[in-house]
Amino acid sequence: MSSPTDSLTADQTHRRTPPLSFEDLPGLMSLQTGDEKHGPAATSTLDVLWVLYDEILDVSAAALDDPARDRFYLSKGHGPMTYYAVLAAKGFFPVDWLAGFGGAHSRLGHHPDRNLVPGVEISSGSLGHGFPLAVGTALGLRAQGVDSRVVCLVGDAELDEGSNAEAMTVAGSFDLSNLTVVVVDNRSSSHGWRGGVGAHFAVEGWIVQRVDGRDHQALAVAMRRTAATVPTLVVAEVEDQS
Ligand SMILES: Cc1ncc(C[n+]2csc(CCOP(=O)(O)OP(=O)(O)O)c2C)c(N)n1
Ligand SMILES: [Mg+2]
Repeated sequence: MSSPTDSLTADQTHRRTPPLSFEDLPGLMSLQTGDEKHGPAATSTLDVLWVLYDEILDVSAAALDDPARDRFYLSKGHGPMTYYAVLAAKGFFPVDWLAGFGGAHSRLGHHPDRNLVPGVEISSGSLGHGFPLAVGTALGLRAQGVDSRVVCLVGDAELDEGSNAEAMTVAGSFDLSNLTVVVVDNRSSSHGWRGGVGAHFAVEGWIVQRVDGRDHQALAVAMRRTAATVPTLVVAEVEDQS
C-alpha cells in the first residue's frame, strides 16, 4: 500500500513549479487552510486521483478545450482539497490559488465549479449527478465518433442516490465501453450493498474490478483496462470512514 512520504513543507512546495510529484501532494493540501469539514472524503480519493492524472487520463492544461481529450467527472464533489492539489500539481492552475481555498473571493470553493477552476469538467457537490452526466457524455462522444474515455469518480454512499441506478442500467444497455466509473469504497453507505457494490454493476453487464485504493500499480492496471463492448467499474477499497 503506497502512501505519501517525505512530504515537503507547504512553503517548499509553494515555491516549486509544476508539474509536481505525488510526494508534493501533502504540502499542496496543507496550503489549503480554509475550513473543510470533509477531510476524510478528500484523502480517500488521494491515490485514485493521482494515478488518474499521472498515468491514465489524456488531459493537459495546454489542451483544456480539445474535443478529443478524456473527460474526468468528480461526482463526489465534497472534500475537493485533493482534487485541487492534483490539478495544481499538474499545472492546471497556479499553486498560489490553493491558499485561498474556501474563501469568499477564491475560485476554489468547497464544491468544485467548472466555470471557475481550469480542468474541472463538471460542477459537483450535490451527489448523484456526475454519473448520469458521464453516461450522457459517453453517449455523445460515441455518436460523434470521438475516441475519448469518460471516467467518473463516485462515493459508495453516493450510489444510494437513485439516479445512479438508472445510469448504471443505461450504460450497460448501451454498451458504453468508453465509460469507466471508479467507486471509492470506504463502506460509508447507509445500508451497504448486498454482495458488494460491484455485484449490482455486474448484473447490468459491467466489467467489475476490485482493487486496493491505495495501491498505485493496481489502480493503474484496473483503470487502464477497458472492454471492447461494455463499461468498466473499478471499486477502489480504502479504509473505513472513521
Ligand atoms: C444530493 C445530496 N444529498 C446529500 C448530501 C450530503 N452529503 C455530503 S457528503 C455525503 C456522504 C457521501 O458519502 P460517499 O459518497 O460515500 O463519500 P465519502 O464521504 O464516503 O467519501 C452526503 C450524504 C449531498 N452532498 N448531496
Ligand atoms: Mg463513502
